[in-house]
Amino acid sequence: MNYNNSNLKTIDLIDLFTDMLRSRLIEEKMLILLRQGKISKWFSGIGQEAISVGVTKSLDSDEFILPMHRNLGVFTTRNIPLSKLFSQWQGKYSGFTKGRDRSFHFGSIKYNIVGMISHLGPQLGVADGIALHQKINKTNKVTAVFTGDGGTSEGDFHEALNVASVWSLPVLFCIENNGYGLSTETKEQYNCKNLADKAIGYGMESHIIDGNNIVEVYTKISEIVKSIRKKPRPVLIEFLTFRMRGHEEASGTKYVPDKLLKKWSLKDPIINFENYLISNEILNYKDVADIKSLIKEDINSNLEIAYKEKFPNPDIDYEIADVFKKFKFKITSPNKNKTNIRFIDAISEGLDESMKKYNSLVIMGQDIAQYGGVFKITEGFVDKYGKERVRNTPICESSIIEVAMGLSICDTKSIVELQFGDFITSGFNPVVNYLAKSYYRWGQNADIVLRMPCGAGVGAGPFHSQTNEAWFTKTPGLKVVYPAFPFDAKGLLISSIEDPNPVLFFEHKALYRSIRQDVPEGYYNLPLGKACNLTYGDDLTIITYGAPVHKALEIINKIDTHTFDLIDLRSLCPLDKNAIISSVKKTGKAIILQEDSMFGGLASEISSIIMENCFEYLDAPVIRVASLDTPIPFEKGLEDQYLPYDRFEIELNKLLNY
Ligand SMILES: Cc1ncc(C[n+]2csc(CCOP(=O)(O)OP(=O)(O)O)c2C)c(N)n1
Repeated sequence: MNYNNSNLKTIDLIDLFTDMLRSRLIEEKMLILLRQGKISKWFSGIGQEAISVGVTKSLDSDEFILPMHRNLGVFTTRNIPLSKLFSQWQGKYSGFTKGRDRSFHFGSIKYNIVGMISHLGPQLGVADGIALHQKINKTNKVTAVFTGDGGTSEGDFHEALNVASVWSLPVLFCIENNGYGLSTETKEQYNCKNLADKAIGYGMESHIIDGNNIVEVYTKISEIVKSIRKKPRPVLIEFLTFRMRGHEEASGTKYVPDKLLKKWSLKDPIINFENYLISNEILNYKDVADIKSLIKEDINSNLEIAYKEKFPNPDIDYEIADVFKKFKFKITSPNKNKTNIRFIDAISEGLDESMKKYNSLVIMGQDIAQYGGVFKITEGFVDKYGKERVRNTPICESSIIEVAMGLSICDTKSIVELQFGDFITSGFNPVVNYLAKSYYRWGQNADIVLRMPCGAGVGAGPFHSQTNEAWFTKTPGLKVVYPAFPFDAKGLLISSIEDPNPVLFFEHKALYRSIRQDVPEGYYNLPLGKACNLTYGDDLTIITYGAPVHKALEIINKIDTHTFDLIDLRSLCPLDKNAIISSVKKTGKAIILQEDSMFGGLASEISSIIMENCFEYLDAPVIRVASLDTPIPFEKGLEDQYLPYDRFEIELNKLLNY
């Protein structure tokens, strides 16, 4: 291996060596502990240390790095206390995740490290978000993010590279091409000569670097990083290396030809560098032995500390209280001046007021800038707030939601407009796995609002009509808001933006231009999780939300023989259980109306809540009325049949007469 072309100082060379060695010796120790059952899984980075160490050393300590499962060297080179790392792997409370997640699945803002989620690719888009924050704030900082060769086949990789290139984001994308993705060799993973060539398609610069040569990694990456700081842009690096152990320890390396392992063992990044340092009299054998014994002592003493740390004390209330970032809601009362506006204008005003209040708030979405979005909700915003804050995005929902996560890591609020709520499917993974779980896992909140234009009744067919709130109410860690009136839409949208947790904000398209109300001017908010009684009565409770609220009102307005509690839930998570329970205890009868198809929808959940809490007060079975369990048809007659309203009127009358 050629180390001779380096102009590095002796001290730097020794530092690089020591950092690689620390990572190797920790791993060797962990492999022993793994066999003793003292830690859970282990993903080995043995043979790949030069990449983690070289990249980390090239960055300033306040520049973010997003490592993967084989990048122990990133953590140790950033000098994370070893006792805390060891506690993390043992599931101790004092680790980075209070025992809630294992191995390298955590981040630490203090050390500017954001760990992976198991799904591999999402962090590439998160790096874009961090870099976007750096670029908007002209900090001249670089963000480095890692992926394996296997991970480059994921959509997240392609979306993240594309967004970074279109927006000229200062991201160093690092591929560690180590020959295998689990057991599958690279020729079954991709079909191009070099992974670095993928950059060409995105209009991006790329380099291939010998990932086993610490001097090459450090000097080349340092140069590239300096140039990115001067001229912000993404650069793709393909590091050539090899995975010397199994995917994880239990899976072995039987499928790896011996000759490959032999060939790459001759390229070991640490042994080769040690030989170089000794033969060039930079270190002698005793120096190396001393460095090793100091590191080993450090490992052992930190392990002793970690062993003494406590496991988390299982406590249901504590766990549940830690799913969302705590936030003290402070009411801002509405202005007395009111204007009669449409539902759609209320959304627009809520956004506008929030853009004024938070001067770093960013809105992202397809066609939302000059064009104003397909529903024209952000019309004029780009002229008022500029292109940095009102961003047209490429068509890549996953990546943009990940970008929003990256912004949140940098304490920046953002709103993502899904062009239609249906298209959230293309960004489903980051929502349910990243945004929802991040705070619980390692205390990093996702300060994001996803705006979801949704709903049927407009003849838009199966892919532009869904109301898919139940996919998200099922997932702990997400808040779900679903207003039915302009006043609520504006106040609740403002509150959703104030809330530091991820909120899915459903806007029923059929209400956009059909529902008007006198709405206060200026900024006001409304608490999330509070239902609203639209009518009061004694005979029956109707529970609903969104567009069906208006249908229910229409239907009960025709009935003058009975009185109803009509509850508009307004927010589904948190759900105002008390409003439901106290009303049903009073009326003794409940009917739940939802636009979503029946099976597994919110009505089923509410029905169970009523059964469990009001059984002795019920005078009749709880009735759910919902759309058919089919996709949403386009033709009007079929769509009307799909929707629940005719059935609702029949069921309501049956229940009244029960
Ligand atoms: C979306 C997803 N699919 C599959 C897996 C299972 N899995 C975990 S790591 C891995 C291989 C990753 O290979 P590569 O990206 O090359 O990284 P390496 O492990 O080689 O460092 C697989 C298939 C996963 N974690 N996430």
